[in-house]
Amino acid sequence: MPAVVLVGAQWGDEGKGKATDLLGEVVDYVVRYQGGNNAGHTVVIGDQSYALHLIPSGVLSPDVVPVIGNGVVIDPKVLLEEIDGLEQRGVSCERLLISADAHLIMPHHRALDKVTERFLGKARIGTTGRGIGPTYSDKVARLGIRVQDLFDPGILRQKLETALREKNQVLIKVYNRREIIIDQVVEEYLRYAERIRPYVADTALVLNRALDEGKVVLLEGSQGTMLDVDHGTYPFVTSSSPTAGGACTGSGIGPTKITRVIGILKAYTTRVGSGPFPTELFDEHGEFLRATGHEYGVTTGRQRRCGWFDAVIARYATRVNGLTDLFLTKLDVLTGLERIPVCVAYEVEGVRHEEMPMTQTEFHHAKPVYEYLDGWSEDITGAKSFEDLPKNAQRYVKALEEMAGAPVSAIGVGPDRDQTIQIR
Ligand code: 2SA
Ligand code: GDP
Ligand code: MG
Repeated sequence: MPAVVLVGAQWGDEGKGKATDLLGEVVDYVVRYQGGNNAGHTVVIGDQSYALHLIPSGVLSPDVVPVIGNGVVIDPKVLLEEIDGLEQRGVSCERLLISADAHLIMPHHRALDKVTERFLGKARIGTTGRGIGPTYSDKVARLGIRVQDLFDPGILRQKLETALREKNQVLIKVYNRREIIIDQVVEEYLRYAERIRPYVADTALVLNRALDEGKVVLLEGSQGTMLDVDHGTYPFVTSSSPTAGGACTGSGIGPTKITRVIGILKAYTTRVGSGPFPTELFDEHGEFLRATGHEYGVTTGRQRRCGWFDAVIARYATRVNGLTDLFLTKLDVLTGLERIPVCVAYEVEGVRHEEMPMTQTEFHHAKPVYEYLDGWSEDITGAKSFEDLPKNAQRYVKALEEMAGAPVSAIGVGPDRDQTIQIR
């Protein structure tokens, strides 16, 4: 089992943190390959709950090396706070490795994320406001500042001057904001440099050597397939590639090393931020899912939008990620429903679509076509095997597996590490 990718199959928050943590027992490295501190990954171990934003969920397994790959964008202040917070709770971050090529979130990125959202008005994306989009924009525009630049003060200042020459004009003249002072930023970031230095490594080299030695590397995606800048509901997406392909570019591991791609799939659907969502519920069922599933953003605290399971999305995720198997999470949340609607296709202006429509305009107008599966009322939070589940819960899992087009290898029946049924 050399390199394994773990991706969100919907709009994020499927329970990737818990899945990564579980695999921590059998892997040697856990790598974040995209996103930044927009992510919120929750891991529950007994009476302790950890909300991770930037540090890979593998940090909670003492034998795992957590790695922040080159594809991640890092806000150094947030990173150091997260390290301190974990250390205070007795979680050692000593093993953490950070790519020298990862890009840094700078004060102007955070400022621009906030003002551009306001400027967009009704068309706003509903970003987390952490500066993610502007940092990736600068990376692609070749105006970015990387972790390695922290160790060359002359270069750091030079790159900042180049970036701020334009950004300050935009902030002041277009958005009526205060100028960002270069000296202050350089001073602040050089302070971070000292603390970050011990963690910085050529992570692509480290990971490839580890694979050559037969070690197991888990590549942990953040957000989800439908938030991918290429394959998601553009422009209502994040600015990176959570899909499996992003795992290669964001870590420096070649595709031939990847043998398994696990899709984390929630038994219903949620989304945070704006954008189309065909099965979204605005009634008491939506409230039920939100309350029972505790569907609130781990980073921003925002209410998550909730809806029924969407098989068109699940099939799409299987296809664009090349999923080998599925971890079906939060099945317990559906307990108590008499009948559970599942979206099997869309209707767009009178035409039935079994697969994701080609254009966003069609997706915006997609009406879900539902089939109804019988529910169960028995408490399943203590189930240890597939056979422990009520017959209707077993049928629900089997139906989703069939529709998604990939086998279910594990089922989540509660937030705790132990509340998982392993199937194969
Ligand atoms: P951004 O900030 O530029 O990445 O926002 C762009 C879109 O991506 C969505 N997004 C997310 N969706 C689900 N979960 C995320 N992480 C947090 C969580 C979210 C939170 O785990 O709960 O706390 O609000 C996440 N991060 C980004 C975002 O909502 C925009 O739609
Ligand atoms: P991630 O971003 O994909 O890591 O997911 P989040 O941590 O943002 O959201 C998933 C939430 O569901 C967290 O609060 C988890 O503790 C919780 N969770 C994960 N798996 C299960 C499960 O099987 N059942 C229940 N009830 N909660 C779960
Ligand atoms: Mg999350």
